[in-house]
Amino acid sequence: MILKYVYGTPIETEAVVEQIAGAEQSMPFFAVKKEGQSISFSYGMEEEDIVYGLGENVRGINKRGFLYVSSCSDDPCHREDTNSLYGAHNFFILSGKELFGVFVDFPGKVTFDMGYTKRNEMLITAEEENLVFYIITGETEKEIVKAFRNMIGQSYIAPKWALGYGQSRWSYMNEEEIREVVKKHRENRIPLDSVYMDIDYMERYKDFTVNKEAFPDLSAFCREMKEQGIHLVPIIDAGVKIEEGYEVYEEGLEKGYFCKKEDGKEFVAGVWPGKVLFPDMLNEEARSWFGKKYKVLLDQGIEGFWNDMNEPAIFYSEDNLTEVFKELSKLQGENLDIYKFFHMKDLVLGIANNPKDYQSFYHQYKGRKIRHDKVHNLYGYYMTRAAGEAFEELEPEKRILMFSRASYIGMHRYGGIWTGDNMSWWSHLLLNIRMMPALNMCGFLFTGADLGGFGAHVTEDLLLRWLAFGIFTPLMRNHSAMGTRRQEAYQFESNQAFADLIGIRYGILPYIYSEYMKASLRGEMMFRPLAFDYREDSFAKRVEDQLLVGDSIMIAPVYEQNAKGRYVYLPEKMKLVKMKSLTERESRIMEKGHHYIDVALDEVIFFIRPDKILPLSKGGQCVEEVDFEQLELLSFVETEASYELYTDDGFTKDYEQAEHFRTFKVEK
Ligand code: MIG
Repeated sequence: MILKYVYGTPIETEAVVEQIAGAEQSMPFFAVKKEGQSISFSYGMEEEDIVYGLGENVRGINKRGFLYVSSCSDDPCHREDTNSLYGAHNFFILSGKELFGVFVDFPGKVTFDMGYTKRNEMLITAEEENLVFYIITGETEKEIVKAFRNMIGQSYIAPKWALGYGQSRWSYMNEEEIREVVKKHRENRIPLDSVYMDIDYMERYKDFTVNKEAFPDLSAFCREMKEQGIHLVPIIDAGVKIEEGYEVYEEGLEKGYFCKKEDGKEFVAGVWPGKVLFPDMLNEEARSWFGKKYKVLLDQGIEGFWNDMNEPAIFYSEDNLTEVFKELSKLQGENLDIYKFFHMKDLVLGIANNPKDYQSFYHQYKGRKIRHDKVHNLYGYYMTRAAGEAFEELEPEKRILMFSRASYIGMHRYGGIWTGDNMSWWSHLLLNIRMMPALNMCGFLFTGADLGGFGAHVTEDLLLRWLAFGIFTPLMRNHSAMGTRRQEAYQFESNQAFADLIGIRYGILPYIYSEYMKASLRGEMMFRPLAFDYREDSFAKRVEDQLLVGDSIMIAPVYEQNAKGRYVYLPEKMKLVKMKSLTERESRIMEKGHHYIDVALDEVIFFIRPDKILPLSKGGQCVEEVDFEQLELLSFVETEASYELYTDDGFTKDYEQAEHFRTFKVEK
């Protein structure tokens, strides 16, 4: 059951697509309190209650014991104490004495105090009382998720090739470098489907331009790459460079499509290209204009994009920078004591992503002028929507790859997300594992992290372990920052191990693709905490580092350096499969309970559940080569096992055709 409570006059976010009438009954579970501008909802938690969800956030599968703030933020060095990441995902489930889901539909800042201030109190606070609060009840967590997903509409579906392995790095400066990356993968028999083009491909970081010296003929280059089974995926940034003669800037300025300040002048910020203006993605006309710009690249053979810096991240604003310089000049030459020194430091560190800047520009949204901070969490969503809506018009028959950095629930209908800048840290591998179910709950199915870590220097063992997890995530992309140690799979001694490991992804692709498609089409979760399926198992509730992936398997990734294996909890009897490569593998049945399992650096393990099947292909060097017809069925049959395979051409949109679904059975 869905209960809807409207407070004040909410700003429509278009997160929810289902028509839902306001609830007749008074609000269950929560005590509501209005205080000044803000409104809060409190709930007394029992010791055993678990909180699942909140999408992209730090910490565990169980979100209790910390403070999460929905406010899309660029934080490349996030840690355990970070309150906000790139997305704002206001959906969670409380499971314990009671069982219910909550979605707070509010585009400004929302604070989820999940037992941070008081260990057993949940306190949700929104900056303003204008919001819609949904409570979703059901018999199980999965049922609640399904009801919620039905409410917010079907998730974006990526083309099949985008589930292949992708290589990315900020600093592939020209065609030659990309050719080299492809060549090295092919030479070493490391499968590859895409190479991502970071800001370096653009002319002076201008969206929808191509640096002609570095990429003299992008169409020809696209064709050349496609012949080798490679898709090029360029980045698009939120900010539009201020430069005379630059079409996007001049056109947008003339039409008044950029965000403006109170005084009606354009809001000038600094990002990559230096000074930029932000297109008003919330303004329908501006959005449609910006979306159409992607055509320039589509016309050159590009079939996918990633949208970046759309929190939006702001290095500085012109106005604030002037202020800061003024303040700093006062300090110049002074004898700085501790307070003055810290003041100076705060001034400088506070230049980027300054809250005051977010309060100083406006949107035209549904005929109203709205200050940015009040709709901050919608910006990335509407940028991606701009692209998604344009693709529907420009390429109605074809799936275009799209994923974004910033997001709000609702955006899941237009694109996937990657989880933003992380670090080459073991803790971020674990974070990646724990975040997956929460992202799925919120509708983000096409998703994954920067494998190997974006910032900091990777080590070979970290990359191997991270890839051994990444082979299960729909977005499987190795990405790293300029200046960090190179982390392409061929940079290390154990070349063969990398080739074999990534090769396993292509072997299990029929499974990964089927599970991804079914979860997207049916509003289900591909990645689930153990407790969602083993509801009666009190130990399953405690497991924070194993996941169910799709219908047939459980995974238990290794995420600690120098570990030779790990402890695994089996909630029932399962079949362990250990693979070194698609052909070198062993399996054995293991009893319910606790086990220590050895997992060498070049091995992957997973567990097949009773009466389940994992269809395995012979693999390939790119998705196109993977034969979905010649399948070996790995199974664990107790009585009779069955599997529903999904196959289609992978790029058109007639998803629901009955012939795409095929059921296999294996008898004992
Ligand atoms: O941090 O375009 O998250 O993936 O490589 C700088 C350069 C801006 C942030 C993205 C990252 C990308 C980088 N960008």
